[in-house]
Amino acid sequence: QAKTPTREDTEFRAYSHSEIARDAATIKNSVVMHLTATFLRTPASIDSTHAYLASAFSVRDRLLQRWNLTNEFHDRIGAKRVYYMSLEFLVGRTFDNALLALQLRDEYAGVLGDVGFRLEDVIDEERDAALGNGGLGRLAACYVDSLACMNYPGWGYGLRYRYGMFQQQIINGYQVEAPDCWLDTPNPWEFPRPDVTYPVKFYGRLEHVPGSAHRYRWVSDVVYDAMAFDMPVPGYGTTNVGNIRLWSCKTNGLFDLNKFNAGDYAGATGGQVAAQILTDVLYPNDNTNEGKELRLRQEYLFCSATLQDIVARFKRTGRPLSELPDMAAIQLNDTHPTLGIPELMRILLDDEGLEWDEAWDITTRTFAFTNHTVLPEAMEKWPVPMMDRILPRHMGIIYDINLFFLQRVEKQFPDDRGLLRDISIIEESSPQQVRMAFLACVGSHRVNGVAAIHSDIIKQSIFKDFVRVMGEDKFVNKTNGVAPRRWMNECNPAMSELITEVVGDRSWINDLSKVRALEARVDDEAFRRRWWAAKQANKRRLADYILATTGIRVSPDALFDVQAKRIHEYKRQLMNILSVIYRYHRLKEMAPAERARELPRVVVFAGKAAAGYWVAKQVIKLINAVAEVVNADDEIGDVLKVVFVPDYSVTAAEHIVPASDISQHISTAGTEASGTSNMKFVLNGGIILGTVDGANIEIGEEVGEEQIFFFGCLAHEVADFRHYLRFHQPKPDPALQTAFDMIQRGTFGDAHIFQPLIDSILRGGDVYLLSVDFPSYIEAHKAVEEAYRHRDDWVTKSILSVARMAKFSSDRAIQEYAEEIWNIEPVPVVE
Ligand code: NBX
Repeated sequence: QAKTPTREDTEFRAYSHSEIARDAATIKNSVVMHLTATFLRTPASIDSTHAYLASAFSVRDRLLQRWNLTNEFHDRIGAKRVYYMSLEFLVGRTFDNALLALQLRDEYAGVLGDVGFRLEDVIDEERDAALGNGGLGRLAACYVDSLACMNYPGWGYGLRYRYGMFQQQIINGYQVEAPDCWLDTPNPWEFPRPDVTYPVKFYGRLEHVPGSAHRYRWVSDVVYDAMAFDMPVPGYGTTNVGNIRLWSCKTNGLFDLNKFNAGDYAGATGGQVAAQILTDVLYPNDNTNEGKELRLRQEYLFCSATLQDIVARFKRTGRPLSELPDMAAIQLNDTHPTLGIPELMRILLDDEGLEWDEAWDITTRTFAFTNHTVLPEAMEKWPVPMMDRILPRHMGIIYDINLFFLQRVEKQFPDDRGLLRDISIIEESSPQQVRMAFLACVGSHRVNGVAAIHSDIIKQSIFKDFVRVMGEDKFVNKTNGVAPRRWMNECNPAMSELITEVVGDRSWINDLSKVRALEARVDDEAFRRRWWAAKQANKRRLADYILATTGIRVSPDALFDVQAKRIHEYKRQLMNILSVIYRYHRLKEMAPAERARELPRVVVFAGKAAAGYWVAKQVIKLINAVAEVVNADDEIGDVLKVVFVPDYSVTAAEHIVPASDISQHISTAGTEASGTSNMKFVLNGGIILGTVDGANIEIGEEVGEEQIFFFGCLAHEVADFRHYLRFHQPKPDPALQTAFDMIQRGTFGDAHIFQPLIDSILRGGDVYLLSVDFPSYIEAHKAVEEAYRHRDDWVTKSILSVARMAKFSSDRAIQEYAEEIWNIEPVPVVE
């Protein structure tokens, strides 16, 4: 219950709104205050961990003030907000990001220097918030960054996993997973909100409310509490601070004192354990659907808490529920939060007593849905019996949604039984399955893909029938983007300084169109030398990182060739390592003088495999086996080095991305929805070696085809090749055969452990068309080498690429979503 405002409130507001002073003495005071009062340190017991924690708390004090101001302001003016619902937010570190946003980096570096610490070392004390798998989770983090920077009222909603993305260790060449205990140390970047807690029901039975058409009482067997934790999202150079609200499954009231008193200790805490497990771990799959019951319960906990919170906030405005779509837009990040749709229906029907038609109208005007994949194995489906048992009310609502939808289809296309079967939200398999992508599509007013080619493909494949029924306008494209704050300014200070010099100020960081100015400097010799030097400095930094993490010494003068992303068959790391094996073979055949003329190359791999994805894990083993042999070969020396950087993460990417000469984005055409690291590498002056797939295509359109090395078959050719290879064994070209032979001869150890990888090509139908694309891939590598030898041309490519990449800022993407889907406007905070 809010109290009525008093004169003291006005004074309180004036006090809390006055910006904390930014001078060195005030900053030092606040750091020392946190060292002593928050962390109980004496001057003798300050270590870099506590130097980090105390500075982070001092920075957060400054953020908090702006954060309060932002939320209060948005409430006061009644701004429409967007809610980005995502099971994943791959945020990474926050400290440096916040220092840059507040423009206090130099001040803190000075203060830390005074007490004997280097800012870089202190920054390294922070653990990543790794609440995501890969592209989809990082996209969510970039999007909330853009919302904050562009003064859009918007929040992320997610789950506060106790264990984030697992830590990857490489033992004997194999990936071994260890838990990511990121919350074992204090986390300055979250605020527990015990007062924001919602009950979430599971299981039980339904009672129809007499006299109503669609109203039920859900008598559940189990009720858990979801409690909010808020993470601030600093907006660069603006007062606006965004928010990610993460739910944690709470255990209050689940301690059974009677069992404890009877000596049954496990039984006493059993309820707590059962509740906690819901937000204990992030499922480590990307682009595969495991179908585990716990995952369904996790998704529902998330959706229920989020929708209850959104509706509660809306109701505080006092407006009628019919106006919810004027105050809230909800974006579903893939199908994982789709239960938000039946959950909002449940709230509107059962709790608020609305009629079906009005509830459905409100719901579909509120939700929009982003699809991130076309891989069939990634499509979320839940068995009807499982859903019926865990969420009986939602199963009933989904049946009704489907019934009304099919009735409409039937009216539009009478007597088309095939269409009804294909388009039904319920798949008639045994058991029946709920097709979550179809539910998300039916319950949303917009569906979007994440790159132009991908948005076209989904209209022709998974949503083909929906285009017929619902019209083409519902299906739109929103090409992904990445945040220039983290992926340029933060991770690449050397290049950023050059851009700032050319632009004249730092305005490009929030307005990437300004990097166009680089084009005017492309012929300036002195500038070109400094551009090259910046890349070389980044390569030296990566060489140090590689030495520290793997013990392998690489030369910064070699060409750095990087593939860093989740390990997946469709991303074809196998094709990459097979080409490395072929290169190794060629080098071995050469006379020493000839070999000495070869362009030295460091091939860098990084990425995690889903814990249960056996083939992907064998690929990691093969990469490490090849690395071991090649790197120890004295005849080869620096001409070829192969590195697998363990435990890829946002922070590792911040080291790797600025240091590439070329990066590889080599998915089978039509399989990579967009890719976002392709954008990051090019924004840092690297060149792409890639297939005609995902956002590679649009990057090529923007930077010019001379600035990108394309190869491989095209998306529209894939089906025919696959069909042919289903019935015919591929005939590997000589280069590919050479690589197979070397593996089979035991050059990289026990040949039989790698035979299944070879068989996936020779006997498994070569689903990802490695045998088809290998020859053009090898040719593309030759073209890269040729181009890199002409340093002048190479630097030109690098500068022109960065200059022309403005489209791939997440600011552009967010503006498109805001204007074309969410209907929200920027509102800079004013007091
Ligand atoms: O989303 C990725 C796509 O593969 C990329 O092409 C795209 O650029 C990116 C952002 O749009 N998808 C992705 O990362 N998916 C997952 O991580 C994922 C996680 C859980 C899950 C399914 C997929 N159950």
